[in-house]
Amino acid sequence: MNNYRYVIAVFALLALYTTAAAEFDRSLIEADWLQQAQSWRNLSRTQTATGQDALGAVDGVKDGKFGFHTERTANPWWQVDLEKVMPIAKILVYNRLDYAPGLHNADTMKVLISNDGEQWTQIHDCAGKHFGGMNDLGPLNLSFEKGKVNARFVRLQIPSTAPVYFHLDEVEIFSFDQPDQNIALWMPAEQSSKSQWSMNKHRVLETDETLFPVEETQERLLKFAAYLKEQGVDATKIAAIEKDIARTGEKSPKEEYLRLRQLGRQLVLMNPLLDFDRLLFVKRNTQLSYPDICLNHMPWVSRPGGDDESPHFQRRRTVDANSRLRRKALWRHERPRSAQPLL
Ligand SMILES: [Ca+2]
Repeated sequence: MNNYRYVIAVFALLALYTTAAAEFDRSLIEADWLQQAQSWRNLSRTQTATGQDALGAVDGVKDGKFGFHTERTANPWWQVDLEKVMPIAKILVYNRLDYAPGLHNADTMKVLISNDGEQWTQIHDCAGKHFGGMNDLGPLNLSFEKGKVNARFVRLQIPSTAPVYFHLDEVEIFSFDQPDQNIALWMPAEQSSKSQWSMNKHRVLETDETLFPVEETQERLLKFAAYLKEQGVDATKIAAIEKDIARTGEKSPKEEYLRLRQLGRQLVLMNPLLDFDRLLFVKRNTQLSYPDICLNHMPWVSRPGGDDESPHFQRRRTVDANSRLRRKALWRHERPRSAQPLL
């Protein structure tokens, strides 16, 4: 009887352990999938390098510095796409504050609107009058009567045949429908060129954000399933997964996305190319200035690998001198010939 209880207890502990381990692993994997969804969201809204820099004027950050920065060209411009024609009540343009009045290119700025991004109508000309931003002078404040300014695109442009830079802190737009909400915030933006000061601006999504690449993931998985069938993987097993991939709309977009990624994982693991006994992970060196990846990423405190002269390896050297030679060979000469992602 005692033995019986002991066996039950051991099995219960094992079940608890394996359940906890499985949940732990899954949460890590899902966190990675969610991070990829966030990157997708950022990229899907802004595909161009100029657009990524242009987001700096609709990122909600107002600090008197430049939010975007074009190259020095004739007639540089910046614009935001409100994604549909909106009844615009007010436009606020926040200038950089590290330029004295009279020296700032934006003092001659014109404001234009468009419904299609091609035909533009001018609605304001600063004509050399300086405007401020996050200071006592305040931003350029353009208020309109209802029905006067309806537009999808708002463009700011410096009219100049001589090459000039264009840079601002922030642009806010308010509509008659939502008078208290900045409708330009994180909307797709563009600008005429990028400069050495341009940067990729990324929106940090809230965890409850509901936009996930469900359809895109579905499409990719079905293509990959077709590829696996071509590679001779059991068609019945693939068909069952394909059925699951096609079944969407029952859960929230986030749950659907994670469910699809889980199915994708199953498919990837069915790839006949994954037929090997050992798998070597090699961290690529991404540093430009200090290429000694061993000291930076595998310090003496980590095992195995790391600094040859660490106490750990000094001890090991006396035990197995050849192991050091093998490690050095691995670091210096053996690199994967190709590293194509499987999915
Ligand atoms: Ca900004």
